[in-house]
Amino acid sequence: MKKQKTALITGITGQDGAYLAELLLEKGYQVHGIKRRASLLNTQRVDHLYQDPHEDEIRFTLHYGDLSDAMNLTRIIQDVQPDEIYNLGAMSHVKVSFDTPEYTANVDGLGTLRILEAVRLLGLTEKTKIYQASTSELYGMVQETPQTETTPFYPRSPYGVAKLYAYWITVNYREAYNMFACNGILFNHESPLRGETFVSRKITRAASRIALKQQDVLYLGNLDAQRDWGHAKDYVEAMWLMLQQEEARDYVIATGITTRVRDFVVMAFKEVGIELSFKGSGEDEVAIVNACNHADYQLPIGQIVVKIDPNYYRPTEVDLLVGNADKCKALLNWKPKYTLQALITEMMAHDLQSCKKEAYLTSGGFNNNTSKTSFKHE
Ligand code: NDP
Ligand code: GDR
Repeated sequence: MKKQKTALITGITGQDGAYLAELLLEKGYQVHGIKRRASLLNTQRVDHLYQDPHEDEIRFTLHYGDLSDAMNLTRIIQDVQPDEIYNLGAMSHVKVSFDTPEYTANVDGLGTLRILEAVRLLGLTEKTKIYQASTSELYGMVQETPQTETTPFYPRSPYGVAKLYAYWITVNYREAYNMFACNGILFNHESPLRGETFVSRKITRAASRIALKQQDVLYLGNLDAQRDWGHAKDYVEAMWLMLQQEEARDYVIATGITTRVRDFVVMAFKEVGIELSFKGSGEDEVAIVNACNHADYQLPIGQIVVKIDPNYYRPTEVDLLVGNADKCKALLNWKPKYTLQALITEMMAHDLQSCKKEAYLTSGGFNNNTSKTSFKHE
């Protein structure tokens, strides 16, 4: 009989952590995750996987911990003795990293070192394989397109710079100590579980709320940025595949197609039959309603539904990302199943449903949040 594998996931309460935990449980793994202590539980994305510790045959276990705490990480790794570690934990918001640069460096950069060093000090280098959540933000300033594993890095945010350290310390530990440690250089990937302040989810939530007349306007920053957007479900599969190989390597994971933020907006509103056109330029650009083709979602023609708020601009921006995942396709036999259209359809269906639930609660007098503006920090 095949031995059951044990995985440890940092960032298990995040988007990718939740999809990866689900995938590994399906594959028969024992799954351990590190969860930060917060004043609220914050386990919504994995609540459906949770098992009461008093049950028999527990396969899903959460441990309190933090990537800034080396002793805590070392103890958990010693207790769990993982076959595979997926280091997904991070302060993952590029714009917020300009507000919290030192914290981001500590968690996203040194946090990776703490994991690698714990595995080394505990004598687990031959047993434990490590996946490091690297990012297309490493490319930053455009040097060449599409970006591949050999494209030079030029990060453009404290987040990108912290992840650059994490990338290289992973390579260094692989070369210095012969550890099985891989970087997945993942391009943007989204889902209904995406955090609400990333642009994709901010747009699908706002398009749903605007169609249901729960919100009037969506405020955005740079509409010209181009991103290579995939689905998180496809991307966690690639993470797993990387650790099933004989040799540890670094791989780009991407769809190879890039889309402007502006076009993402158009596609999202189209899901509710609302056709938009953009007028003006720079900070004065707006999107107005041209036509409403769905009987349930009727807005006045000419209503402004998108405006620019320069507060969402970044001090330094990454203009264009588009990845070449040929290496991953050739060596891991991986390719994305979702198109951007299918991703947006799924996200819109999810957000419409949750907005309708919100409206139902409001009409029953059970909802205090009836604000018609977008949320404060989106
Ligand atoms: P999320 O922001 O959804 O999740 C991040 C996770 O990290 C959360 O579980 C969060 O916990 C946890 N975390 C944050 N700070 C700490 C800390 N100090 N100690 C321990 N855990 C912490 O990110 P994603 O799931 O989207 O991304 C997963 C990883 O992949 C991240 O490292 C991200 O930088 C990277 N990445 C993501 C891409 C994407 O497009 N999604 C693309 C390329 C790389 P809590 O829930 O408590 O906040
Ligand atoms: P990104 O994702 O910075 O690429 O990092 P995000 O969705 O935040 O931004 C994508 C692009 O949209 C532009 N934009 C806005 N972004 C946000 N968040 N809010 C806005 O209102 C807005 N308006 C325009 C941004 O300027 C940017 O160009 C994500 C994260 O998941 C990282 O952790 C990961 O490493 C990279 O993807 C790959």
